Amino acid sequence: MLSVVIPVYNEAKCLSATLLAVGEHLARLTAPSAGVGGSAGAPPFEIVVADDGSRDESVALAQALADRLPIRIERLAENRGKGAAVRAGMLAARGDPIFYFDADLSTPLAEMERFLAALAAGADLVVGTRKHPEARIERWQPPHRVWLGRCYTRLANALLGLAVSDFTCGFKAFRAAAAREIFTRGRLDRWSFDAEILFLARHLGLRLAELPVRWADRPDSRVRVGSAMVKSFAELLAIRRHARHGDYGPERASPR
Ligand SMILES: Nc1nc2c(ncn2[C@@H]2O[C@H](COP(=O)(O)OP(=O)(O)O)[C@@H](O)[C@H]2O)c(=O)[nH]1
Ligand SMILES: [Mg+2]
Repeated sequence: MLSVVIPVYNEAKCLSATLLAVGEHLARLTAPSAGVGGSAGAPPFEIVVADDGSRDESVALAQALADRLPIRIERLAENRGKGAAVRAGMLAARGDPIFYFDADLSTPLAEMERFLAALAAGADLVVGTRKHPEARIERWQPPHRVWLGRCYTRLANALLGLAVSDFTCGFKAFRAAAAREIFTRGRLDRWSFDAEILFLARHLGLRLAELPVRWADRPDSRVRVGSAMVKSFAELLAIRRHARHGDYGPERASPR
C-alpha cells in the first residue's frame, strides 16, 4: 500500500480539489498494471490528512470525501506546527512507501513516479530540491522568501554538518522502516522539522537521495516569515542540543 500524508492548516480553499486530484493520481499509480502496491484484499493506497488544528472547514471537507476515497484524518487538537502534523501523520500511515507533501500541491503529483523509482533503486528516503540546475521552478516564491531560504540552507548545513541543497521543499518520500526510525525520534514541531529529518537520516546512516522537482509556488502562503525565522533558528540549535544529549540514540555509520 502507498501512503500519502498531507499536513493541513486552514486549507479549506484548496483541500477538496487537492484530495480529489491525489485520489485520482494514486488510483492510476496503484492500478494493477502499474505494479505499485495493491496486494490482494488491501486497498492500494491511503491518504492521511494530518490536520494541524485548523479553524476553518478543512476537517469537514476531508470527512465529506472519506466515503469516496480512502482518507484517514489525524487531528491535532490545536495548532502545533507543520512538523507536529507531519509527524502525527507519518506515524499513523500504514503503507510502504510513505510520501508527504503540502496541501497546495506546489510540486505536481506527476513527480511521484521519479521518487518511487529512486526508492526502488535503494534509497531509504528521497527529498525534493528546488535548488538544483534541473529543478523547474514555474512560479518562484517571493524574492524575500528565496533569499531567506538560501540563508537558511547555508546556516542549517553549517550548524548540522550537512551538505543538503534544499531542506524545506515540502515533497519527500520514505521507506516505511526509515519513516518509523526518523519520526519516532523527531522532536521539532515547527519549521525546522525538515532539517531534523535530514539530520536524523545521516545520524541513522540512512541512504538519502535528493531529486530536483518542479515547483509552482502558491502565492498565499500560511507562513508568517518573521516569527518563523526566529523559531527556525532556535530549533536548529535544539537539534544540536538533542544530538549532544543523546536524545536521538546512538549514531550509525552510513552504508557507503
Ligand atoms: N503555515 C503553516 N502551515 C502548516 C501548519 N501546519 C501544517 N501546515 C501545512 O504545511 C504546508 C505548507 O504550508 P504553506 O503555506 O504552503 O508553506 P510555504 O509553501 O512554505 O509557503 C501546508 O500543507 C499547510 O497546510 C502551520 O502551523 N502553519
Ligand atoms: Mg506552499
